Amino acid sequence: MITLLDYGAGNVRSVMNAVQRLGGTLTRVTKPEDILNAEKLIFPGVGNYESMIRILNQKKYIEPLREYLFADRPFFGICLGMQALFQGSEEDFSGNESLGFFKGRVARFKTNLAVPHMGWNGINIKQDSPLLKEIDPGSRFYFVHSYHIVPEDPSVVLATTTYDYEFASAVQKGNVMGTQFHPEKSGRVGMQLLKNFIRSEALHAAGPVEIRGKGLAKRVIACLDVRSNDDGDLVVTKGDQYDVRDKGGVRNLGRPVALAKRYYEEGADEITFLNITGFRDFPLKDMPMLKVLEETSKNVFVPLTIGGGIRDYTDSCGQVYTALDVASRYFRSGADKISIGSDAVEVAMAYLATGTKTGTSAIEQISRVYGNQAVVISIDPKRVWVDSPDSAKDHHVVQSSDSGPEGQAYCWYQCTVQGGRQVRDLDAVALARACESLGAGEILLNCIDKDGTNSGFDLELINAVRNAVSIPVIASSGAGCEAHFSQVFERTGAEAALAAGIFHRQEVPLQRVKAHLAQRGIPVRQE
Ligand code: 1PR
Repeated sequence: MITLLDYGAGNVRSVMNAVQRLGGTLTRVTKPEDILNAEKLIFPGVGNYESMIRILNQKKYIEPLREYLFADRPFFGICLGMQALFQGSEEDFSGNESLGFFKGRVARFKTNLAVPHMGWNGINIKQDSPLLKEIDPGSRFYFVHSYHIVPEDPSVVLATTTYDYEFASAVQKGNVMGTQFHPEKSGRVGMQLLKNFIRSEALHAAGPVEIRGKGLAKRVIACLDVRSNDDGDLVVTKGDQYDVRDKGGVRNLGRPVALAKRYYEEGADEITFLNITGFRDFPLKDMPMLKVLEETSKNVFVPLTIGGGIRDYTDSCGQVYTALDVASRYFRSGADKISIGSDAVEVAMAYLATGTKTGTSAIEQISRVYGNQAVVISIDPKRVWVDSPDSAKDHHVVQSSDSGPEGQAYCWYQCTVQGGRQVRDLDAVALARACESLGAGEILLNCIDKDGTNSGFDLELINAVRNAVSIPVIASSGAGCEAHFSQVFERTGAEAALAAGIFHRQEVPLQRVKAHLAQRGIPVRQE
């Protein structure tokens, strides 16, 4: 029997699904005594350290957890669940009491690389542990974090990972262990690791080893634009420059749950669902999207992002729902990240106009509770052609390799809301910067002019945004062949590339994209 310590934040459904898939039975901690009654305890944590420690204190879990840990009973902490084992974090200014099982603290990444460290990275193994049994040392695991542990005692380090510099990415002392990466989101290798924890009788490590692993991979993401068609069925659709209708009807390219499963099996590094008409309705009334996430997370063990309609909302009875309420429902249904489109534009404009962070915007609220890494900003820009940079002095103008309808060589990228239906006087670069400052952890950078054209990514746009922020950027819109993916990784700093149409229509399978990238020497995960 596995006991899950669920303190109320983040996506614990994936861990539950993974344990159940592995044949484990599961119970949850609902009161402090449940901790000491556990046979094996898993503590999955996502989000913000301060908020986690505060809740553990409020629920009176700290003392029983300490007793459990110091009695050397089987414990596996994931991400924040591992960080909680240390004496404190730079992310926590509250002075709340931490577990202090391991000596050392949690520090923010100090690097010029994008933070959060997000994606599939390798591990350098330092202990011969049953936890890593039957795992190919060249495997990569899914990481998503801005802070990492700094253990004082090197002998407790089970693995390290390199992101600019080497940091401890897994620890083990006796039966107490933890990983910074998410095994429940790391496909087959992650499932093997969880299986090792769940099934092994003896977990103690046999001694030190030194095995080097691989580095961070570029991510290839499959995106599913979802909406109801005219018969009311929820379908995956795909537009050309955001127009999803063919002869009047909404294009139907498949069922969301089945397609997501296919992409997982084909090796997608992440899957993104965009509820493209979410701006119209209140998303919590749109229960099918919650169901899609619940069903998908039973079979798909890579990160899931959901976007569409994430904003504050007052229903017809006057009941107020915050964007945080909406996001929480998505996280509990199996999402790892939420993506905000239209609302981010309005919030950023208000912030830029006043220079004041209200603390109440969707971006701020959600990142405070779930961490920056859980908040993606989906940008839907359109090109505005101009004759020279001086023609749009208030906007970030780029020189384009395309030319405008009247031969213009320059353009700026105007933000839109409601899936391109309305424009705002804000450019994509300013939006990305403002959202980063408000607490966003990643940018999903679409381009309406390129969407569905198969003509390649907009490299100028991607470079402009990538150079303006220090959070990861997902290049999106326009992929038509394998070479477009190598182009985007060789000619921009994008951390990930996303495509929809070519995958849905099976024109270019995911494996072919990965094989092409590997052949060009671009690091990719190939399981
Ligand atoms: O504004 O917070 O409610 O979120 C709505 C979300 O829905 C936004 O993320 C927005 O990008 C998305 N969206 C709205 N309308 C459309 C549409 O297509 N009519 N889809 C839409 C956006 C763009 C990409 C697409 C890539 C790759 N889709 O996600 O998948 O362009 O396509 P390709 O590889 O085929 O070129 P809110």
